[in-house]
Amino acid sequence: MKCKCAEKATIKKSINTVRLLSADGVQKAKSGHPGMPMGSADYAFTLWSKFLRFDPKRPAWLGRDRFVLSAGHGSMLLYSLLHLFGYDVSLDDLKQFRQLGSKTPGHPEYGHTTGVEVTTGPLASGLATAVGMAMGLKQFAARLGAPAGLFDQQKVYVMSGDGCLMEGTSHEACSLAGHQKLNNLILFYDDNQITIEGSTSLAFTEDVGARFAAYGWNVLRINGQCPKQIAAAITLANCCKDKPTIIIGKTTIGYGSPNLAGTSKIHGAPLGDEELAATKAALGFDPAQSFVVPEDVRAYCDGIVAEKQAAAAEWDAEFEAWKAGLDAEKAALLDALLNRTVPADLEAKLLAAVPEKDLASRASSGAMIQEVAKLVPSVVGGSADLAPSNNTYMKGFGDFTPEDRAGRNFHFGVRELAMGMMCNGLALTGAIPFSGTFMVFSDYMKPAIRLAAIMGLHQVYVFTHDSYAVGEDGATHEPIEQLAMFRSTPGVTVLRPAESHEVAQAWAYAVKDATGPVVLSLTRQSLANLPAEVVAKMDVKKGAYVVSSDEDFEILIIATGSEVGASLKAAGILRQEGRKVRVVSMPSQELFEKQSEEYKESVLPSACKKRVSVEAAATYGWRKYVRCGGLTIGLDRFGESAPAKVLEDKYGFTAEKIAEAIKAHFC
Ligand SMILES: Cc1ncc(C[n+]2csc(CCOP(=O)(O)OP(=O)(O)O)c2C)c(N)n1
Ligand SMILES: [Mg+2]
Repeated sequence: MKCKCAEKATIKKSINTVRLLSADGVQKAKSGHPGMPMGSADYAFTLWSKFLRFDPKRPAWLGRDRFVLSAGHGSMLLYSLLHLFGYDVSLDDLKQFRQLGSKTPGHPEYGHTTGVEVTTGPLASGLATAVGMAMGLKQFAARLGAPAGLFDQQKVYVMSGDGCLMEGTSHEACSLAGHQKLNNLILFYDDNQITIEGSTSLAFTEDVGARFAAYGWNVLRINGQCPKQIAAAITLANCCKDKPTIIIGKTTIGYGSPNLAGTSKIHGAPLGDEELAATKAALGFDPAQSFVVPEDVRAYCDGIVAEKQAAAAEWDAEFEAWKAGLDAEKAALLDALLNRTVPADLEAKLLAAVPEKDLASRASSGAMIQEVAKLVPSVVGGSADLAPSNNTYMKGFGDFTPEDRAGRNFHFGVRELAMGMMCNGLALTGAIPFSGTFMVFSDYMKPAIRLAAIMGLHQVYVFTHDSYAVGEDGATHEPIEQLAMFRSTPGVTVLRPAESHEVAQAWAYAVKDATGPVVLSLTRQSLANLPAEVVAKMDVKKGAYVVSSDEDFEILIIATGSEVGASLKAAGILRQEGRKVRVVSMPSQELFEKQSEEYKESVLPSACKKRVSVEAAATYGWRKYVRCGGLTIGLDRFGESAPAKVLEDKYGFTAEKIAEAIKAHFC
């Protein structure tokens, strides 16, 4: 047993090891951010060594806490900790910081480096995602009726800097976290008063503590460079029963560097050989050596890891005992939640539940959500205050509130970006989330959707009111370029179904087959159902299929969503005039691109040169299907305020206008 003084000295040395591993990594890479890791090493090491529950050999251990480095530029801090605490990150990996294919990329990447719980880099995204994680962990435990002592000790620890707290999404997400009384969320604010351009006095002088107190948070203020105060604050935060906690730690950026500490110069540039050597000397390390982990530090950290693993094994035993006593229903729920189980016949079940009448696709989507909620326990979700319009409310499944954590409906409030980030957090803690808003306001969610795509998070976006046909609300509410934006985002699958059966198949794909984010583009206005013979051969999963075709057709119309019905009617007009036409419904370009060349050719034969695309949105991207000389019917302008029928005629989306445009172009 070490005496307290000796342990204190080892802790100090360990913290300095984190500082110097981080500074060495940046120095060797000749790029990166040493200041934040050096300044916040005291907090991070104290948290990891004394509080964070994890098992480095089982990074996905169910009972673990979550650590989120929202200030993702400080990635060397996380990599240094992962190394010291036994994760699969070696000293050599630290030496490969920011190099091609290394385990230590510039910013932490989920799914790439073991122990990284979420991809961060865009400031505050981690913080907002962590709010979703905190909700997800609470919901999981409550739905299973887990006893006290099992999941309720699980925490989400976040580290944010000035930048994170300036960003809008931190306001949205932390406001909701306070409202939701998420006491399992503990945020450390690395209050070093420095950002890239210099002092925060340039642009950030609000009272952060007062702000968080107003959100309903527990606010603690400490010297962020003092391990004793840090440990006391985390202990207090852990005791808080009904509030998230922010620990505001005054720190010095680049702590330990004799000449650069406290300046913006150390935020995002290597210290340089001379200053790094001076820093090592000042911290009691050999200036001539790099990437050093002193033996006593190594032994100290190994000892901590052994204790953590023993604690994890104890938790496992409790978990297994609880699991063994579960009734059949709860046991099945646990299994379904852990495996995100989806019934193999989901599509058939959804098709059987399609309402037998013409509906707006947002309405048929709403009907599908009711079925999906019953059939897929992992599905949870909500809207940014538009549930009655988006039809996203799961009836009979309760609301997630401080009083009822088992509710599956979330009220995200009018906070689109935080909703997107929080859904990433829900996905990262095991759910298949969906989130709804008007298609045009998906713009507010784009950064979250991009991160979902980068991380490959399986979730569904329910974007309704998907064209000018919103009508009276005018240009600000009529999406134009959003479909092209999502189609151009790698990893996102867009589905724009034409009617209720396509909606059923789209939902089935989105929940059962998709592995990443899926955008559903749905109408406000009613759409006619396709005839039974078309429904019988419908295949949304293939991305496109033939709806109607004459033998030896000369004109090929490719339409999506609400424009499929009008295109079919336009084909009727052309046929009356003796033209031979094929109409293809293409709910998803991405899924179509995944098909074999034979299938693609069978739907869109290259011999046909008179090709038309019809979609009430920007025509950007359609040229690849209609090719040179083809016709793109779309909307390359912003809309305006008028009844939808007036706009339909003005913008040329009636059957007559589509037929006219085709004749004018080709005949
Ligand atoms: C959304 C977003 N905007 C801008 C950046 C670029 N950026 C990286 S770090 C930083 C300053 C952050 O300041 P702070 O959080 O105080 O970090 P510190 O300088 O204390 O390390 C900026 C603007 C970013 N990563 N994300
Ligand atoms: Mg700062």
